Parts: sequence; C-alpha cells; structure tokens
Amino acid sequence: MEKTYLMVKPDGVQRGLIGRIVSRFEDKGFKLVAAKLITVSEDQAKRHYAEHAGKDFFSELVSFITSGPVFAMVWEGDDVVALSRTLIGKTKVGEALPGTIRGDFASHTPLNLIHGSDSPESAEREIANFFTPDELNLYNKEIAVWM
Ligand code: RTP
Ligand code: MG
Repeated sequence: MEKTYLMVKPDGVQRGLIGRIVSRFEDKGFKLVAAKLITVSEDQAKRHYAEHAGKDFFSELVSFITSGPVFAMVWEGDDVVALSRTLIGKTKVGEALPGTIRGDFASHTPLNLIHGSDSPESAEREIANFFTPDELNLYNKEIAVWM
C-alpha cells in the first residue's frame, strides 16, 4: 500500500490547526500509520528540503521549518501521495482553491500550513528522515468494498 509523509508546519501548529488538518485525511478514508509532535533539527530540515538546496529561499525554508514544533505523520492509502496533494492545494495561496487545506486556511504564501510528499519515492526518503521503521504501526483499517 502506498504511503506519504505529511507534516503540519510550525504555522499550522501555532494556529491550532492540527486537529482540523488531520480530520481532512481521516474524512477522506486514509489510514494513519504514524504521528508525533517534533522539533525538526537543522540537519533533518536540510535533508528534507535537499531538492531546494542552492535556491535563494533555501535558508528561509530551513529556518522556518525548524522554528517550532511540527506534527509529523505517515498516511497510507491508494494513490495517497497524489490525492493528499489535491487535498492540500496549490503551494501559492492565491492559487489554492477553496475546499483545499491551503485554500481554506492559508493566507500568506510561505506559511502554507502543511507539507505533502510529491512522489512515492520522495515519500520513502522523507519517512526515513523522520521515522524509524518501528514507529510505523501495522494494523488493519477496514474499508468497504462492493466489488
Ligand atoms: P511542500 O514541499 O512544503 O509540501 O510544498 P510544495 O511541494 O507545495 O512546494 P515546493 O515547491 O516543494 O516548495 C517547498 C516550500 O518552499 C516554500 N517556497 N517558497 N519563495 C518562493 O519562491 C518559494 N517557493 C517555495 C513554500 O513554503 C513551499 O511550501
Ligand atoms: Mg514540495
């Protein structure tokens, strides 16, 4: 089953949006595999944002994500990587549609509340950066199947 790494960023934690953000993914029917409130280290942040190394906003990105606790999560489901990005909405708040997390709650572009992996390969790398294998819970979540 496909997994993704989702993280409520420091702005989302500060604004008290953890519960409402988690609800979006529960409502969609995805399975929560792991979750914890953590403060990201500088090394972890640099690994997490390695694809942006060298860009002019890289140091701001690292400062922001290490500025306060984040709520780190692993979710599982069919096509969970792409569908989570749909639920999250576009990076720029001006382009994030109502009904998406960013569209409904974010009003300033760098402060876009939540991270979601952009591919299954990124998800694998990001999960390993924030969780040890024994932190991933194995359990059955019943889903209705009418086929
Ligand atoms: P994320 O990785 O955080 O889920 O966001 P994303 O895929 O929608 O966007 P991405 O291109 O990966 O960019 C990562 C984060 O960097 C900030 N950003 N700033 N100043 C800029 O031009 C700029 N571009 C991106 C955003 O906070 C974005 O979430
Ligand atoms: Mg990204």
